[in-house]
Amino acid sequence: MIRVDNPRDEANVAQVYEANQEQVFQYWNDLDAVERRSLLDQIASIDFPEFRRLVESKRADSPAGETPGTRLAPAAMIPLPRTAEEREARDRAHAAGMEALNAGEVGVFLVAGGQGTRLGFEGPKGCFPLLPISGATLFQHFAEKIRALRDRTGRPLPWFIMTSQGNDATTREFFRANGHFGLPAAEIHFQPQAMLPVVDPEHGRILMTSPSSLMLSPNGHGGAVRVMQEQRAHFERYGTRHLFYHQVDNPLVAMADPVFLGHHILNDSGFSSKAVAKTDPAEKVGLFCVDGGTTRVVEYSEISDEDANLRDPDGGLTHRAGNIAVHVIATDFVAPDDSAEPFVMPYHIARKAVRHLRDGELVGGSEPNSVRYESFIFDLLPRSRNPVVLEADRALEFAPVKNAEGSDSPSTSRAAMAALWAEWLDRGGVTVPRDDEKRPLHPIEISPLVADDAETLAAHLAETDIDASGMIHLR
Ligand code: UD2
Repeated sequence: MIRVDNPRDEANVAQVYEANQEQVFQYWNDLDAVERRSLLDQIASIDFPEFRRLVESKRADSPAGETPGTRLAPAAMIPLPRTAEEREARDRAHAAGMEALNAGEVGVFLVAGGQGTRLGFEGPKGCFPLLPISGATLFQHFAEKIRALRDRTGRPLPWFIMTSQGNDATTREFFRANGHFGLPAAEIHFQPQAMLPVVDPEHGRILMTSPSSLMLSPNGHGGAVRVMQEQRAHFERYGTRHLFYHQVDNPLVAMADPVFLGHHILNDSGFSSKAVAKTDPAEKVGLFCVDGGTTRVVEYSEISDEDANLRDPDGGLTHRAGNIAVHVIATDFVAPDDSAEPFVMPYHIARKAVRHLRDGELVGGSEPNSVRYESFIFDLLPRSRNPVVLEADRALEFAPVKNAEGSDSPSTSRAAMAALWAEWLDRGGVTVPRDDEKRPLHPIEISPLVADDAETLAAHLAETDIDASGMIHLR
């Protein structure tokens, strides 16, 4: 066993040997004091009992694919209102949601701990300059949506931001350098999620990226559950009863949507979700399904081709309730008091191609040669009381930025924003010139501080003259 100076390090080193992971010390004799300290700190950050359980079980806890012998059924969903009755239900929900916002019972929870590798952008994804004219970042755009709501209710709307070890410091510094985008700094709470080691598929050994660095990866957005539990004192202080949860990649998110909050509250739900109609069987969104009697999300990578392509008599996909990762979560469900058993989230396995150190050289990178463990927030769904799935209009609420090019890229996301803002302007009496494919001819950008929905914009336009013959930038 390697020799270390203090009992805390000694205990951590012992855990490494007990887990048969002593290869992480193979370069120990070549490390200087700073490098040794860094390696020991990484080891200290690992939850070894949890990690050993995962490696020893050699499998994910969650169903990969569908439960054998059962048929997937579509989950029940509150549809977009088409009848007078459905519109009345929406209005009742809106009133209940506004009541909760006005009572200061709502908090916003943003998951921003992901690595954003697909976008190919250096730095936290929230720092990506997405907005078409101002170049404002995703973080600024969300902050403006929160400010607009805060101004409307006159109540605090605390913002909980889950980061990860790799981007926590940069994220905090970005907010600080930008004056927290006009929000009170004390109402923004950053917390990094936990990390787990990445291992080799054959022996479950922790991979290394340098002689003093382990390959660690965030434990998936399901890591938000533990972060929420650790924020409980804040929830109690603010009186937060409902968390509006969203991802960092979707600028169209209907922030703390009162209708969604209201459906969640009126149903006394623990975990509610928004869904959009999936039209392309290949689209990479999870699906709300009933599997063996339980409502859950079946991930796009887990569903069989047959089920993904199944169609109803109306021609639409049978499994079409696509998960846009927008939820409302009851704080008494996810972070109950100490007397309740804490949730243990199940883990899913991802195999990825990585470069790692072997015998002193960096190897690999084209074929999947590593295993990482991730938990997913939507695994709360099967355990929730009265879960609600609410249909949302894709054009109004979902335009994620995932890839550098092609689908779900900055250009598709900007085009969706332009289409939406042009429609709001049209509805407010400003005729936006368009090309043959109905795309606005000139760039448009509307800050949420001016309007974050068609009605607010119409009220603004009633008092302002807009020249639509060129670029329109309302801020
Ligand atoms: C997610 C959903 C998919 C669908 C889609 C909608 C999963 C596994 N899939 O796909 O069903 O709803 O989104 O856009 O969720 N994150 C963390 N920590 C982590 C990992 C991720 O904070 O350890 C955050 C990340 O910063 C981002 C969000 O979670 O805000 C989504 O992560 P992703 O890009 O890995 O999910 P994706 O696009 O595969």
